[in-house]
Amino acid sequence: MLPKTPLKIGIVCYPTIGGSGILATSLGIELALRGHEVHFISYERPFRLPTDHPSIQFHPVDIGTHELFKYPDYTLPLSVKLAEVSSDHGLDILHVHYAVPHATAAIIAMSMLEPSQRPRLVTTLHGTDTTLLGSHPAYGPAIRHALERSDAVTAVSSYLARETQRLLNVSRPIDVIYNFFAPTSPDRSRQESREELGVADGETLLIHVSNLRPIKRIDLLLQAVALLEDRASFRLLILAGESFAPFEAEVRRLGLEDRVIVRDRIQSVEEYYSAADICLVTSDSESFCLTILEGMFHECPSVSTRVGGIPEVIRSDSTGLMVDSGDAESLAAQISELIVNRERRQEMGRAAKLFAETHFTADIIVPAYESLYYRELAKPR
Ligand code: GMT
Repeated sequence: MLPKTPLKIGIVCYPTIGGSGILATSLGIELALRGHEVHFISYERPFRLPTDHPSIQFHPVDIGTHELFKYPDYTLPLSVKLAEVSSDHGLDILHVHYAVPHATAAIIAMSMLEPSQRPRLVTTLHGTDTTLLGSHPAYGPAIRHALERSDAVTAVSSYLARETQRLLNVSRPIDVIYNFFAPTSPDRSRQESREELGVADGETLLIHVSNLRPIKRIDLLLQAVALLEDRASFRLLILAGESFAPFEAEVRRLGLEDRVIVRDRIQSVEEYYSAADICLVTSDSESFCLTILEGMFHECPSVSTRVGGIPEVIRSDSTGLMVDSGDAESLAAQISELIVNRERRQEMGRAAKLFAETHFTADIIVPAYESLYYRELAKPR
């Protein structure tokens, strides 16, 4: 078979610390490594994007302020920048991550371009763009319109594809392409990280990584941990994408001050996963849950709520334990089981890593996106 021509691909994402931006950034890096020319478009440089890659360019969106506007507008400046980058660089594909407002801005950009200049539009849904905003009357119709007008729509789990069709009443096909993770070697050893955190040798290190939004149920996380009887057996590390200040009173109320360690807005999380023993997720909803996958690659099994797409990431109780949403006692029981039963925990960590390496690597997932791009380009406009 002839090798496929390298493509010019525009990627739109949120630059902040969050699953969709992290995934989009990793995808762009992997596409550049495979010979494609990649253009990132966002209001800030995505925080994990390298500055020195010859095949990656970053195009900032300048959000002007205007005295007439009570609220700043991002959609129109983004659409203008998307049209400009598409025509200046002859993009083949415009791949937007998170529908709101990226997919709508892309559709406006398309209508500003001559038909021959229009890249194919791929929209990847990441979760709350469907599960929260999709059912919101002020957003739902615009999201639905953008999905109907995209050349291809992907979702990061089958759960999210089904939810999108149900909540937004869209009948168009949605390709399921799971998230991936490309681990790098941490800068320091497990022991060094544990020492920096002040974790004693016999203590089990629990880790929670999130943006702390209400859907993550930090209240439930703290309740579950407070129910663990042997307080000396564990420490809980929270890597917080946002300020942890709103939860400090609850930590004190539950008497967890000396058990909880918080690190804010950490750029490089991998050394912490490699120092940790159990990954905790208490969300009310997750379309995929990238943090569980990141833990799996570091042999860190998870205890989580059985919600959304999580069962597609943890397919059996040999790779992680799931409990019913909102049940602090069951969460505590499963965490406790893995603290006490070190051998089971380590075996589960090894199985989790193997499962991740056979299902969710860049080498498996990135070609699925490439095939989708070539498939769309092969279709008549
Ligand atoms: O919820 C977050 O942590 C952020 C959010 C985002 O859009 O950045 O994450 C969503 O996308 C991630 C990457 O695909 C998924 O792993 C998360 O499960 C998903 N979050 C939700 O569905 C709540």
